[in-house]
Amino acid sequence: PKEIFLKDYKSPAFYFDTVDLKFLLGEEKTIVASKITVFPSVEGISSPLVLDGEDLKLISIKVDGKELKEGDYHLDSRHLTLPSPPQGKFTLEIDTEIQPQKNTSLEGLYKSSGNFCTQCEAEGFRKITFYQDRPDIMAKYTCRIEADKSLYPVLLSNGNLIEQGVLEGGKHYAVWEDPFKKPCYLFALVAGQLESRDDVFVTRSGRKVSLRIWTPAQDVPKTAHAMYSLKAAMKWDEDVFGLEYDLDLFNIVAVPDFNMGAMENKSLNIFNSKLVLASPETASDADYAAILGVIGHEYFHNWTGNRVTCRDWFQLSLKEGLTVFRDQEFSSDMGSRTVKRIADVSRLRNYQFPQDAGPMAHPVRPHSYIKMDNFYTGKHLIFLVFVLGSFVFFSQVYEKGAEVVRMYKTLLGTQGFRKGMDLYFKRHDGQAVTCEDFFASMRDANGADFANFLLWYSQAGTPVVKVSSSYNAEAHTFSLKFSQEVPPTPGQPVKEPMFIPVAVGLLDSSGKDMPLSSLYHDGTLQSVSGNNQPVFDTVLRLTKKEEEFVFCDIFERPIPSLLRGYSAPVRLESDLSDSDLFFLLAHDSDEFNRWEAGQLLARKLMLSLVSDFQQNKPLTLNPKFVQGLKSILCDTGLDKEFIAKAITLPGEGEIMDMMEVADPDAVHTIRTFIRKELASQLKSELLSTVQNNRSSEEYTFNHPNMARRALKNTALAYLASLDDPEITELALREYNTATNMTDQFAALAAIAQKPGKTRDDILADFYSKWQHDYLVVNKWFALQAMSDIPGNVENVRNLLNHPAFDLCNPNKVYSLIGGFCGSPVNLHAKDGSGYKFLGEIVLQLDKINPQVASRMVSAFSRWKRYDESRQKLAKQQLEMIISANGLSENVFEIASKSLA
Ligand code: BAL
Ligand code: ZN
Repeated sequence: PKEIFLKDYKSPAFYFDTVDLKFLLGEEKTIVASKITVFPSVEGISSPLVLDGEDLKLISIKVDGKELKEGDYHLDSRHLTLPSPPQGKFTLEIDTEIQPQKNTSLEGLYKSSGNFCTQCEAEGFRKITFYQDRPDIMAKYTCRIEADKSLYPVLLSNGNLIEQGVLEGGKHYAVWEDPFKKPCYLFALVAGQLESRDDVFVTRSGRKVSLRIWTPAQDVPKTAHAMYSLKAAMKWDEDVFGLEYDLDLFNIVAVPDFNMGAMENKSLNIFNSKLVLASPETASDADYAAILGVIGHEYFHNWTGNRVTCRDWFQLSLKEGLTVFRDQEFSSDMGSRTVKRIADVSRLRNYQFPQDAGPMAHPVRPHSYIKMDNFYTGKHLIFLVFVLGSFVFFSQVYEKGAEVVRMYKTLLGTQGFRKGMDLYFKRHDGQAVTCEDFFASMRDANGADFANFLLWYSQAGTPVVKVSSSYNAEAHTFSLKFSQEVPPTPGQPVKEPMFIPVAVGLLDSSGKDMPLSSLYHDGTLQSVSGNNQPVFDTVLRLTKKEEEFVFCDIFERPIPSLLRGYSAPVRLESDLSDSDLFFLLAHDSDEFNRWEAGQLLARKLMLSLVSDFQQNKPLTLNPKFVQGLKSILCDTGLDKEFIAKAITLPGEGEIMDMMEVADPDAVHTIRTFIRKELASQLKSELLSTVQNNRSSEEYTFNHPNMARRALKNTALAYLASLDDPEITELALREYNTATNMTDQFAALAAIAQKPGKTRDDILADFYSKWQHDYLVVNKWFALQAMSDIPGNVENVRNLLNHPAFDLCNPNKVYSLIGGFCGSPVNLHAKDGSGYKFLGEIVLQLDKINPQVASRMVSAFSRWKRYDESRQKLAKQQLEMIISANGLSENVFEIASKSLA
């Protein structure tokens, strides 16, 4: 396999102006006819024209209407080359034959539940026709689709429908024209038996946009929330960024077989049906929130991704980091900002940090890749597993990229960031650009000094920032001394110091924020406020390996609240004592940092108990910790979802990530022990929490109701860790009386914690209730797959043979296999059974769908973090995988980098 390097980027010798496509969709074969106007980048250039193409049968090729003969071109399994094309503008016509019905990779044109659909990002268009399949080739497209009318009554592509009609032989056709130039990865086609929910959005300038969400007829009632989300997103982008939709039609199609979460094709977004379909009975609050976020995300791409796109795939974060940031902000504005931030940061810690410290670590803008698909992971995929997710879906490009964009905003403020965005669109609308172009827009619009900020794009690894504080009671100064280090990562042994914005506030002894007026830094006194008004927090700009900031006019020893709102994606190590942390947990005005203080305490506690466990010492729970959580649980002034998050312990992945040698059994034992202890000591408070937060009201998707359910169900999950028949009764009652999926599933999960007959019965009951709904059945698969009950690998193996399971459907694989990878005790079972199971599945999957297989194989990537015996077992599987015949590039890249 060939590695592709950013440094080798060359602008194309030829550009395309217009692309006219014609699809004759058939059951046995599909004919794709393309007519492209080609022009040289430089008049008179003499260079071969190399087109990408995979799994295509070439029928004919014409240049300026003249058919080429063999010898006039060169064809291999990946390229069609014209060695000496005309020197000026010319027309290229190519007819190819493809077989979408046999395409199980789900890239290019394929069939899902009998309907045709496409997925072209990153490099799927080359499976449709020969083309310069790279994002800096932007052209105007038309697309004519011909198909059987009864089998495929709906024919969709990008842009506007300009013509349609009936043909002989029971066929019909539609012609679509997209007035905007686009790269081929944004091309889309859908043909099938679909019906739509229709609505209208009037933009702020008065454009009336028809909105249509297409699904099979029986699912149309489940699209109301998706439509609500779309309209909310369209309004939000106008309000916050002044960005308006630019066509008269916006289509969304939901398909059950889809590798990703969704795809932002111009005006024809194609979605994994999990991220469109919802009803209170079948979808949980987490699903509703995911739909809101992902519908927003894909819609926001219309500007950040489509109108301004990436020059090459190394720049993926230019659109994905920015668009994830935009969807995070949208979800924050639609719900609770603090809770959203907590959710995003804990996912980052549990999944992205470990990846950033392992063999797959790569910068936000990678320097090289073998298969670009391996960089498409991220939270959209995590949503496909349900609430908890699994680390096999995380990515620096998406999640860390979003943190990088957030830092621009932290440094520039809301208005400054908006100015930067405005300039970015002014300069680059209609272009394919780079991360530097975004950086330059932010800098130039604000006249900002961003020092070495660009290192965030090129240096991999999570910076470790250490901070120590001291108070000088005589001088009334408070000093924060920082040092930073970026750990070595593959190919990058030595790193430069980064530009790290650290938002800081100082709490006085009553817990209030102190006014901040000035500070010394680099030998100069700086005003903190700018306009001589005191402020209550400030952003320190770290740029050196070591530096000190000294706050003036501080009249008592403060407790510092550091990295407020998680202002930079770093690991912060401070000298805060436990009592400082308890103080911050109780008082910090920055709610994120209140949560963070609780997490820091929990992390310390878990690590020390892990060490006790490893040394066979008796386990006891610090009463102050129990008291701290109790006071949060019983604080009626706090947001309920905040409470739910604050009483949730850090994940096992996060704790393992902090250990020299990851010990999944010890971490799991400890986490289970603490949960059970808390449940036992706070039983009456937890019971009241469940009782006080029940509601018989109709389901509504709004923050107060979701928060109430989150708190009730978190309390129930704690209680269910007890071996207590009273609690089993309670959970059964909750299950039987639930009026929505959130509550029903939470009760099911609570009961399923303990092996035994009740568990088996209720799992069977749930399946029989929901077997007709594949999305609910996927939850059922995931719940069992993620279970920590000992020896669960056998259950998961058996589920592979369940009639509802299908290795060809990515959602089912993500639920069952991805879910299993999210259970560290079973994946890393000492006897190697988890590894063996995964190894076998990866090879089976690779023959069907390499993208999905490579996501699964990445569960092995951190094998060196475990003890020697586990290392040996995991390595055996990786070696077995890599030596398999016909292995895909996708899996090869992950497996070989893991072994390196
Ligand atoms: N562009 C691939 C799917 C997404 O991130 O929106
Ligand atoms: Zn995206």
